[in-house]
Amino acid sequence: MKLIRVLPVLMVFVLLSALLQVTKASEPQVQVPSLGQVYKEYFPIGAAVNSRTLLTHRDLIKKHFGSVTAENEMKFDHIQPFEGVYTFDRADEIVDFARENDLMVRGHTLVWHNQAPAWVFKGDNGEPVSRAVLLHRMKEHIHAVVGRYKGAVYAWDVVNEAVSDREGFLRADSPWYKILGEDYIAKAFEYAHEADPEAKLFYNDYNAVNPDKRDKIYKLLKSLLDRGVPVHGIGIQAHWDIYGPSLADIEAAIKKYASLGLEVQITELDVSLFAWGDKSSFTEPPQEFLEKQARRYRELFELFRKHSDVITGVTFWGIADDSTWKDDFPVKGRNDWPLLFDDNHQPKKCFWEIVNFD
Ligand code: HAH
Repeated sequence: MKLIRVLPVLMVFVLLSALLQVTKASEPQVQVPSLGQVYKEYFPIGAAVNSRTLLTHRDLIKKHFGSVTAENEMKFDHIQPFEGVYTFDRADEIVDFARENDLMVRGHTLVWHNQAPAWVFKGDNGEPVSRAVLLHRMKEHIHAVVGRYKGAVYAWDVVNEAVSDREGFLRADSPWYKILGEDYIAKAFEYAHEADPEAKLFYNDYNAVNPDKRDKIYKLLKSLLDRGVPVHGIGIQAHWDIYGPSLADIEAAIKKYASLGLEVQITELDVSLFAWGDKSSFTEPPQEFLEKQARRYRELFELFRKHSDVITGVTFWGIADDSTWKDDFPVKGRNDWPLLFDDNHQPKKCFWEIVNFD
């Protein structure tokens, strides 16, 4: 084909595509504000990340969050799967990422009945270890982990979920409790404080705003403080849903814990579309539920802002709905949509509800 014949066609094409660019650029672009920036004067906003989401959700993490928590990578089974064998690589990656991007790091978690390897509690012949051996193992572990991240991790969930949801004070199914008795909690805080005297030390739990459990947690914290144990804050996990808990219960708990002079952090926030105990499921989230969720997030953040004098951090347990532990909990394999960003990493209605306020 001769150039002379093609040229006009080519010119028209070039012109048309240029025109298209101009119209595209003049379309109003919705600016997505940074969540962290919006909340700058209230408290740092964090997210739980893992080795995978550090890559797949990198842009959202960098844009919106000022703090990160390792979802699993700092738990006992990840860090010391066999006695004396420390595997810090994945936790290091998260801490390095935070350093490069100027993010704070919350450490999660040192002493917990879950995701702690069986070897910790057993002797050579499978028998339960003595109190002395277990205390030694606890101390070694805490010193190794807290010591490694000294100056990088500003706050630790030292003890996770020690208080019972049922009758009784402490949960009796914890191997820490079975072998060490009540004072395993105080010991954990003391070892963590030795390893990093600057770190803020938290007790972290779920159902922490339920009045019965709240009173037990309060009693625990008060007795630790009365004995001079170095505890600085309470982590309210906040795995909540569109129906509850009530704002009144949440507010009462914040006030009660703060009355002890402790910092209050929301450490694992997500808002499920399902009520606790509901086993139903959807393949797509119904619009009306997403709207309920948006209203709930708005009310929650109104309350958090109101108490920003005592709330020193709010962390989401994940970043976007395509990667959330709620897809498997409490109903294995069921989808849930508990976070601020959708499966395609776009801001949901709940995002807009918490960034638009006056
Ligand atoms: C939290 N437990 C844990 O603190 C966190 O480490 C984990 O990744 C997810 C949730 C919440 C919980 C649970 O594990 C069992 C029953 C109720 C709530």
